Amino acid sequence: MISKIFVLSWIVSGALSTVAVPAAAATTHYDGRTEYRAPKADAAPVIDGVADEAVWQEAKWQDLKHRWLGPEFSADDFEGRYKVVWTENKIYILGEFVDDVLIDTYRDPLVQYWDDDCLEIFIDEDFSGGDHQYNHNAFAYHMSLDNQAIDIGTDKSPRNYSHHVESHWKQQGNNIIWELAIDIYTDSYDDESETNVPSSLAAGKVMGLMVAYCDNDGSELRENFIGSESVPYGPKDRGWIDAGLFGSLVLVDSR
Ligand SMILES: [Ca+2]
Ligand SMILES: [Ca+2]
Ligand SMILES: [Ca+2]
Ligand SMILES: [Ca+2]
Repeated sequence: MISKIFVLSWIVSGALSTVAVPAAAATTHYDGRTEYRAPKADAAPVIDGVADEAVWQEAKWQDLKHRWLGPEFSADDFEGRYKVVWTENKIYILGEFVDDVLIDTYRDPLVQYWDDDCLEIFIDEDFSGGDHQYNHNAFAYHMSLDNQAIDIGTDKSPRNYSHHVESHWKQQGNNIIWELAIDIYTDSYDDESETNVPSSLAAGKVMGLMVAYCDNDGSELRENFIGSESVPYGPKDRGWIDAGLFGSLVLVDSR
């Protein structure tokens, strides 16, 4: 169970009673979440893997620094950080990564996609936290090197959500520059409908966001899983289930 349940015990009529009292809204997320304040973009960035839009200069970097799975790794093996900006229609993420070997062993996008090099974008439209394994309380877009977005559907099977995410990356020197434009859907998203409408966004909105990278350099299974948020206890690779791990993304008019 999530932290911040205050357990009060006292003696009532000679019997020991225990009552769990949630500590206000803090019950939805774990301690130590980051807050990212994303500036608004007057014009949407062009998704081309080239970060030459001026608005990117206004957003701050956030590191992927939490090693969730795998052994210690060097800065040549993996380094990652990201920025976020937004418009009324979408959020935009700029990722900058070092990865010494890029690999796409499982070419079927729906097979073992987390064991290829894979950028994971976790989004919870209303920062509700909670379980999102087989529902759309939150999305966990697994971005493959061929720019496809995969998550588990309500039918408990992997599905292709590439129509939610425009994605393009380019190798520049030692770095991978990855730009993404993402439609934001609420928890009422219906996998069987073709008329889901993305939410429109406004300053002051708070969403849940977490970014992670699965690094594989030639092994059968991913070698490392590195994320932007800490996992204080329990299995560290459960962002695809537990939206209480996500940080907050606050949409602001300017930095
Ligand atoms: Ca661009
Ligand atoms: Ca690597
Ligand atoms: Ca939610
Ligand atoms: Ca790799």
